[in-house]
Amino acid sequence: MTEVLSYLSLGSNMGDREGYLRAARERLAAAPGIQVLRSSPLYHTRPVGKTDQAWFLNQVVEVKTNLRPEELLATCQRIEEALGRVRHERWGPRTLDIDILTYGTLQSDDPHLTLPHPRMLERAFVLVPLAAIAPEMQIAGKTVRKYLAALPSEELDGVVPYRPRGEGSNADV
Ligand code: X6L
Ligand code: MG
Ligand code: MG
Repeated sequence: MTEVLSYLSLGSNMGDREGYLRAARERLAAAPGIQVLRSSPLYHTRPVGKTDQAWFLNQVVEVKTNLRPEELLATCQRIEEALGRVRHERWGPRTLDIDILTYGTLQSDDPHLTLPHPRMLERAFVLVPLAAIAPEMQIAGKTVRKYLAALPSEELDGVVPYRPRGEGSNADV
């Protein structure tokens, strides 16, 4: 059985945001074929895309899985739905969003599941938490640390540590 490391982005900007992220981690850890290995700190983040909505809490988790990518995606979508996600408008507020950032070193241009996630390398709300747990991971020949260093400071201003949680805290990023 092949096990693959995968990084997932969690986001919430409705209701008990911290509770939704915790519930997401718990449900991922309880799902068959998924182990949650590490979790980044939480960050309070300015909304991107549709800007007139509440700030998000974002986090990245590292999982080990023996699921195929489409099975991992289906599991993530089931957890979103179980935690009350309702799709109204594109990019609108959500109780919980789980996005697959990477699946091992797999590159896929399947429009249903593009890997690595095509917009992750431009987004401070992804790169800051990802760099907190996997700064040396290479994507398209560059490290996460290097993508993060290339972000404009205005983008970094929109990502604020939510609460120091000891190990993995990166208040100086
Ligand atoms: C131009 C046009 C520039 C669209 C950017 C960026 C669209 C990101 C959608 C964009 C554009 C997105 C989160 C969020 C969303 C989140 C924070 C998206 C999808 N999800 N903002 N905005 N955290 N802070 O998880 O990522 S909507
Ligand atoms: Mg998303
Ligand atoms: Mg999503």
